[in-house]
Amino acid sequence: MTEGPRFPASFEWGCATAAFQIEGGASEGGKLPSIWDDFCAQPGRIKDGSDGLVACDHYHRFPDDIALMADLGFRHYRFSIAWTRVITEDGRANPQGLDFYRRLLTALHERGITPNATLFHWDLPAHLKGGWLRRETAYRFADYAALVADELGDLLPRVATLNEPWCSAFLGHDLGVFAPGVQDRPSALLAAHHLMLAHGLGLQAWRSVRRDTQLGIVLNPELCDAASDAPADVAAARLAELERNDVFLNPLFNREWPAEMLEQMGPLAGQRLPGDTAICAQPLDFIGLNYYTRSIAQAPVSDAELARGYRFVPPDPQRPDLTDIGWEIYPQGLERVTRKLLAQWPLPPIWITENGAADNTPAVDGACDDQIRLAYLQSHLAQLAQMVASGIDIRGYYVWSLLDNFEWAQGYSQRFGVVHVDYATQQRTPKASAHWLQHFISSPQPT
Ligand code: IFM
Repeated sequence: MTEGPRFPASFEWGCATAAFQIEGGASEGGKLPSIWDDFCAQPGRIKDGSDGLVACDHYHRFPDDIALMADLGFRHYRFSIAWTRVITEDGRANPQGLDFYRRLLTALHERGITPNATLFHWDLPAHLKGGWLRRETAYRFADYAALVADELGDLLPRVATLNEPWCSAFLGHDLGVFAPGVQDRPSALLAAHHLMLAHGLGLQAWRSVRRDTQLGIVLNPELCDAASDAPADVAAARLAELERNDVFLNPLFNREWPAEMLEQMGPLAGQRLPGDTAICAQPLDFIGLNYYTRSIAQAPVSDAELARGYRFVPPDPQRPDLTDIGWEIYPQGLERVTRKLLAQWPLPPIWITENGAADNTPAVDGACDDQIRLAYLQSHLAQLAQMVASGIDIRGYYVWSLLDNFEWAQGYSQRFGVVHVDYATQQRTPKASAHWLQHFISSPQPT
């Protein structure tokens, strides 16, 4: 296929993964357990009872995976470093873990693939007791950032501190469906604050070691549309967006949290210290935006919803425009949410750091015809092309994900890869979407 959306020749095309979701090698090379190892060990937490102990065995198979990436035409790779692999419990460097990432990064550079590393994609060291509910964790993150800058910074042109801190904070501490499984609204807000503080301290720490890295953060802002024009639904949608967006974007630009969020924190708001917001607001070289779908918000009903100020209405599972995980396919949302953010905050250059679909089509006879994902990617790239053509400063796109992988609380039941993984044999099979992307990326684009 030669037709497709058109992008500037300089536009960057990549794929994304995260350490816990693909690496496996869970106790090799001195790796320590993370809160996700602990969470997986608790019965009932993960849909299929699985864990990340082996995952895609990328820890052992990374040379082949990088070769595959190169064959598919990806010139950019976004991945995460496992904090638990590179640092010991007493805060010293773990040479074996660092060696793994040095070999990985060297192999990427040899293949002409530019790495984009995320320092924290949810796999918090389990020994940091209290996790993101303790301020101390933000300082330990800064130590970790400085260590990576020192040990691996020469191979890392672009680094993000956190991936989707909303998930760590709110899925982990309000809904309790992600590690560490806490269900307490004020705690979720405290975790969000400490995560953003960690981001700011992390950038300061990195820049104290080296200044030649492009530094940023990856967020998953959400478009929250009201279920109706009723004032209660409109107010609910606004509160949902404050939580999803303002809680994370305000600190980046030295703005205080909305009063509603501070109120929801109750007495815990006192743990936000004067000067914290300014620490969060370090200069950003880029921002990564992850986009999958939108949400529909309604006035709250249950006690937990009343504490949040909204409830989300899931789409009717019978609708034809859903991916296999049940998320609405809504490409216009990519443009709507980006424009909303740009109207509110002075964003630096943007990379779409994740976008993709769950499509559980099986592989048969060495092929996988993932039509839901293919249509999803085509519609979102068409939307993205329009956005770029209209002058929005978006520099690149990473598809989520290179490989089917451990999809957190869904275990291995949801497949997001453009490459199918047979978990019994670790056989990789590029899907129809991967072949389409390969052709699309290699097609000449206007200069
Ligand atoms: O798999 C996740 C990823 O770890 C973070 N962003 C969303 C993806 C799909 O749910």
